[in-house]
Amino acid sequence: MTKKVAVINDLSGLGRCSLTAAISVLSAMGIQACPLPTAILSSQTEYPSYYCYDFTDKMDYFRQEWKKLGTSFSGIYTGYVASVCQIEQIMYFLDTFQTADTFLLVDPVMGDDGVTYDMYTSGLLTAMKELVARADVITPNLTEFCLLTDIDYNSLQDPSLSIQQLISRLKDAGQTLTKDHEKKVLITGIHFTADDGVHKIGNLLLDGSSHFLSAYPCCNGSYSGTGDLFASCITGGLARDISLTEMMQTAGSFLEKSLIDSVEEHVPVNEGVNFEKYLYLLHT
Ligand code: PXL
Repeated sequence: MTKKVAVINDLSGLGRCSLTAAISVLSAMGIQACPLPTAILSSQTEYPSYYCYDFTDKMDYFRQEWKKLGTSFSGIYTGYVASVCQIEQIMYFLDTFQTADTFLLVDPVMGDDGVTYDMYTSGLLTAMKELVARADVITPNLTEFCLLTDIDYNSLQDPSLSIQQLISRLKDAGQTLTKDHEKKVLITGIHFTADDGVHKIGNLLLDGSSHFLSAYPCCNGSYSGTGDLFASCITGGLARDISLTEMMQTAGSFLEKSLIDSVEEHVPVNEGVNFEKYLYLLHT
């Protein structure tokens, strides 16, 4: 039977991120995505102008109706949240639907490239830490990982730091997230120069004791939605019982091809990557 994953995220008309990314990727992987929208936007918030309709006070209707119908989910996947209130709604949702047979993947969307997004506040970080504590897998980028572990992003930007030294720092910092729980932390978007001088972008899996890095030659520019596409692939992999290390590699090649294509076509970074024609790579 097709597995269901509840996807709690916003719907942005432009930017190929959040629900647009999640529904496409999960469907391509044979998983039913059940969207619970948190907000409806004309575009993601990095565009110079956008309209946002906040859906927070409608979220509980979804929880109540889905409960009434006796719905259950193989997984729950959360992404961008606009406020502390939305995290509170997600917590109620988890109280109802998170069981021993339901995985929870939290993508703690808060910023990128050392800069926080418009909705970020210290209160949001505190609430996000509580949400992260309930997750089985989290997919922060380097900026978000630093926020969650209270380390200084700039201290990791030292060009003399080798990738081995960086991994060792991230492993130390990650202990606070992995120690009391069998949580897996998957840090995305780690830029580094490999021993052969090639500029790469890597994703690092930390599970408390071990680590695994998968890296690809990198093109410049931080495209909208790539983190959402990656987290959606990992969610699909969890629902399909594909190992995290295998899924990281499949997601990496999917994103690498989508990125190269977008750079060649000079797609503006806010528009997100040309992933649509590479979804077939996820039909495994
Ligand atoms: O891709 C992350 C994201 C999701 N949703 C909205 C955003 C962003 C990043 O800026 O603005 C609305």
